[in-house]
Amino acid sequence: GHKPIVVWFTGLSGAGKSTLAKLLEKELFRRKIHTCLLDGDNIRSGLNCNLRFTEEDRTENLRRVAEVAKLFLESGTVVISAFITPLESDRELIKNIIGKDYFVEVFVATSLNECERRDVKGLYQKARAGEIDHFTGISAPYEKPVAPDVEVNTEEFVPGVLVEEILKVITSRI
Ligand code: GGZ
Repeated sequence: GHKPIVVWFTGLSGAGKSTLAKLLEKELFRRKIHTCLLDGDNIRSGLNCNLRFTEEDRTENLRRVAEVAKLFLESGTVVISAFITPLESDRELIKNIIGKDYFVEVFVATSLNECERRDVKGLYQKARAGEIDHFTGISAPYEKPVAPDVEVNTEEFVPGVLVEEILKVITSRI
């Protein structure tokens, strides 16, 4: 058996959170560990479809996700969560909802320059053109995590290497 935890990815849009989260899920599955993946794709389209990107809405988005994560945690599931989570105060709130012993914060530290250079979805270009309000890194803040449990840089290493690093930290906690 293992102790369930919540692995919470934070970082800019396009930093690589979802890529790493999905790869981590795959690796845990190989180790026969049950997981649940929460990200913008399955949360903002459903449960939180009434929320947008103002500071208040982000806080509510993240608070609800933290409560859902806690429910999964209580059922014994390892939760992998990938949201920008731009504010330290929200990360503190999440940690308090989940419980600090069950919370692993992973900072995906890809720089704004690099995210904007990649611009996989063309959102940075739209944000620069003023077509998207409150865009993180452009017209809304991203506060660097003060003390993440793991920090990974996608500019230096491929996802496989970074997930190995994350797994090392997780396996010491589960
Ligand atoms: C940031 C936005 C915005 C604005 C739409 N700011 O890269 P993506 O597209 O696929 O992921 C981003 C996602 C961010 O949602 P989160 O729930 O993770 O944000 S938060 O934790 O702050 O609540 C991006 C898209 O939504 N997106 N508008 N204005 N990202």
